[in-house]
Amino acid sequence: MSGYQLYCFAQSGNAYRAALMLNLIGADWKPVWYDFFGTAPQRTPEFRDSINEMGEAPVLIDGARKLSQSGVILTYLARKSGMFLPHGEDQELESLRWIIFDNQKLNGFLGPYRFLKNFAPTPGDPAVMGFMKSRFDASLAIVNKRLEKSPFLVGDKPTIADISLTGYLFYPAEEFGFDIGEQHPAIGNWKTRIQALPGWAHPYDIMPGYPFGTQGYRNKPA
Ligand SMILES: N[C@@H](CCC(=O)N[C@@H](CS)C(=O)NCC(=O)O)C(=O)O
Repeated sequence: MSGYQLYCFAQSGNAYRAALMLNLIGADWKPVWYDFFGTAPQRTPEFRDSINEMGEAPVLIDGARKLSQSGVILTYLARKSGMFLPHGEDQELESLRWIIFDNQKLNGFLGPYRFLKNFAPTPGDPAVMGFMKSRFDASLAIVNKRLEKSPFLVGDKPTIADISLTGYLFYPAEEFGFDIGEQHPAIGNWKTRIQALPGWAHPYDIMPGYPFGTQGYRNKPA
């Protein structure tokens, strides 16, 4: 049996953070796919009682321990592996500051925007889409400015703040209608640095669910 199990699906940038971290630390892990867009088990009382009361992906299973919230999962895996840890109180607080900002203001808007544009049964209302785009455009500019000053969010080395930021940033440009790295060059350069880390993989290659509606992988047999 594999060491870790991760409840995830290919379209989830929130789950990608955890899947990528598992790959980057060289962990022994297996995805547990669930039909988020179809039968939606996350809405059932059974899922909420036994897997995650918040009804969300990702969920990391490590023996008897079940963890949700990607920021918590990243913290746990960093402490266990000793990798991507921020060092000292200042870095820890700084890392947490960017993780919360990203969860709320950047990937927190990119995810629902992409969902409404690509996967929702009814396309998003243009006013809602416009509002969300204005919010994440402003946040992308803030992160871009930060990354003009340092190679990673918290200094010279990648930390869990960077892994958290990956969320939706590696999904295809067509799914957003614009190229994040082209519009924000410091983010584009940061993406190149992240892609160079040993163990980096694209979300559609490490989480099942590609193409949409299947349990496959993009470049790997299911
Ligand atoms: N802040 C959470 C967000 C998790 C999240 O919203 N996951 C989505 C899938 S991408 C979900 O499960 N949504 C179900 C729902 O909101 O009902 C994290 O980083 O783990």
